[in-house]
Amino acid sequence: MRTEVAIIGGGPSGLLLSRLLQRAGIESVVLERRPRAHVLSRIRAGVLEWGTVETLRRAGVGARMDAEGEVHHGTVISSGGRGVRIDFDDLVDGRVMVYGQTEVTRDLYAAHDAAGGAVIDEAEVTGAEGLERDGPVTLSYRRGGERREVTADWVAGCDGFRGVSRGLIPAGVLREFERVWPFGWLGVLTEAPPASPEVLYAHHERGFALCSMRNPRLSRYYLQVPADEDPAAWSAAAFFDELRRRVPEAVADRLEVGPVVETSVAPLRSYVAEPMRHGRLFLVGDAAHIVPPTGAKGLNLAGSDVHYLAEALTRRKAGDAEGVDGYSARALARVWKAERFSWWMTATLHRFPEAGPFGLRMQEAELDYLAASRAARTALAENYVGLPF
Ligand code: RFL
Ligand code: PHB
Repeated sequence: MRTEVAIIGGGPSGLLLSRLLQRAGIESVVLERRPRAHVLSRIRAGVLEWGTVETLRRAGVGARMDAEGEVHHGTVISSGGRGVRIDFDDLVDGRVMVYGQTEVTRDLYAAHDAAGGAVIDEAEVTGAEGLERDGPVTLSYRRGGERREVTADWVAGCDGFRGVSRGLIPAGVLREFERVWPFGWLGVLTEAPPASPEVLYAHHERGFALCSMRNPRLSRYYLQVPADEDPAAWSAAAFFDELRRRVPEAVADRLEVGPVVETSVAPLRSYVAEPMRHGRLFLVGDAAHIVPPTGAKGLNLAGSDVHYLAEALTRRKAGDAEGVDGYSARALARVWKAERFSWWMTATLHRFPEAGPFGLRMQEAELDYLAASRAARTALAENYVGLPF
């Protein structure tokens, strides 16, 4: 098989890239290791920056998001019993969209199918030939026990943190930067109205908690837990009892528990691989970088990488190589700022027992400053709604 761009991975990065390329008249093939049903059932991000919203609209997948998503004009940071509202409208004239990654992925697949886009399901890419040559690249993949090949001008590695593409870059070329955080998030999705009308980040001496939502009937909650925590060790009653202790009383009083749809533990990691391009291969989204979920940047960074890459490949097709050559530097400049913000949110809001009483007072002073200073709230709001592309 021959195509212009071979895309490894059919998650949000891969599918969105394929949609934008098609609109620019560039042909692509998506290779996805997992069955479609598995890809569509993963429950992950919930908050979209406005730049992501506009990119999805440009890709032709904005209709259901605009009809069913919820526009949020602020978020709340609480410490002990007190909440500080970060008013996006007033501070930065900004907003975000609450619309789940599960729904984004569904919309992308529906649009892809309707346009006759090519996805090869259950196709695991195993290697690449010719990444450093001027000519085409040959990717090998396994499907149904057979080894097959696809030849392309360019390869987009959209295969997530545990994918194959980052490993195709020689060790001496790639630089990796990493911080593994000493805790995880225990997440519960429950069929009940959200306790807080806006996403609420709670700092508490017992540990961090987050109240979020997917729609008026579906709530998403998280608790800071040890990184190796077994989700099976938590009954729904124990989870919600602990959540009530960590959030402001008024929110705890409104907390409704419905049927639990999903429970899982996610580890927290900060990670960046540089550069994001090697020869004919581009790294995109989680394949190149991971942020801890505090601040909701993971999916949004994937969206900005895709925006830069689609633009670069479109210019290249018109004979201008500058976009392709500049992709890594442009994407990384935005990635590092989101890494900084996610690191700051994580460090400020979680409990670090080893930091001792001094560490706790530092966090309290940080949160007091936020409550008292419009400048501090503005900095938070500017990053939360998303820095410009
Ligand atoms: P994905 O979604 O991991 O998709 C990669 C796809 O590549 C496939 N694949 C391969 N295909 C072919 N051949 C191979 N060799 C392959 N190896 C892998 C995989 O099967 C998969 O389908 O990466 P992508 O597209 O870059 O998207 C990134 C986002 O999914 C990710 O950044 C966010 O979900 C991160 N994240 C969150 N981000 C937010 O912005 N806000 C959040 O609230 C938020 N919560 C989360 C999250 C991630 C979580 N994880 C990873 C468990 C909560 C969780 C629990
Ligand atoms: C979510 O709704 O899953 C969510 C919201 C905000 C975050 C992380 C996760 O910062």
